[in-house]
Amino acid sequence: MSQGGVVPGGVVTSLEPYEDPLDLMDEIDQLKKDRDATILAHFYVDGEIQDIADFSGDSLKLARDATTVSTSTILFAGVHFMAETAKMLSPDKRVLIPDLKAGCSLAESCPPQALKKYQDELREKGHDFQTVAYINTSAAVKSLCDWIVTSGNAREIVERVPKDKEILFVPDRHLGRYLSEVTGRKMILWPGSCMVHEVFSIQDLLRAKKNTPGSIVMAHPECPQNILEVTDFIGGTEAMRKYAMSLEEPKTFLVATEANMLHPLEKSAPQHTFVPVPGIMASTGETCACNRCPHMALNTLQAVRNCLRDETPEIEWQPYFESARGVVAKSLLN
Ligand code: CIZ
Repeated sequence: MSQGGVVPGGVVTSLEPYEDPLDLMDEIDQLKKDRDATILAHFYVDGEIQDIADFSGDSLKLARDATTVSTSTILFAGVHFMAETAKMLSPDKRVLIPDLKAGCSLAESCPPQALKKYQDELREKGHDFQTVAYINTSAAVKSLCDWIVTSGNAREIVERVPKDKEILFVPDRHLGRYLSEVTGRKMILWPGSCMVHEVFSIQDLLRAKKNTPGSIVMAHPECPQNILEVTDFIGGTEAMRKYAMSLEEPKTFLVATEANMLHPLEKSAPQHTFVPVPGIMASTGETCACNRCPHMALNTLQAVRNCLRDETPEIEWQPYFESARGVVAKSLLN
């Protein structure tokens, strides 16, 4: 659905008049040539945008793909920290994003000043630690960290942190708790969480599991512990895709992550049935379709077309955060 409207969570995406998606796709195709642009799309944006993209994937794959692009411009259909990471790794490219307001609840939960203050306090108390940040953070936060992880390489990177150091993990407490459990590394956790993964309804999941004998629950490690405890396969989006592809016999998967992830799952493993796990609104206790990220939903076909047509908004690199570049490159490219 890339026309304007209200997405779950009550966020108005756009009030633009209806335009035929096929016409928009043709227009985007032409603009890509005119602007010498390559489109990168995250698995959490609308399926039709993933389909017109040159590269689609999780943030680890897209960060690596960005370094291979031969055009002078990258349009990143995703959220701000992803486009910023592409800019860090490909500083000579012009990086455009369809809507600068496409943020991230996790990134917002960890302002750089608050992190710096907390790190100073821990040091004053005698903690000897390294800071590991989930990629869902700003460049300013990344510049205060020793390592960056994505859901695709988190375990491997945590295992690279020297054993004699404590780990401060920011900003996702659920991912940090899960990583601490699977790696056996003790972690100090920042109290952030993702607005989409935080709201999956355990009651609905248990009911769906009971009503669908033989189903497989797949959940993202950003989900809270009560969801992961009843999950059969825990992994980031690319790991989910590979796992579904590895099973030949048709299965029903109950999927606890952003609902647009069903698109690459259905495309890559059409032998299976994928059912999204619903969310629940904390304020009313009612089931909702809040398994859609309102930030990702700002990436409409119109917004992509407008961005290429008007060549704005562009991600500006802040030289002040230069140290973030090295941390990102060592963590994601090596
Ligand atoms: O790493 C990413 O791209 C995110 C935010 C989720 C996932 O598992 O792909």
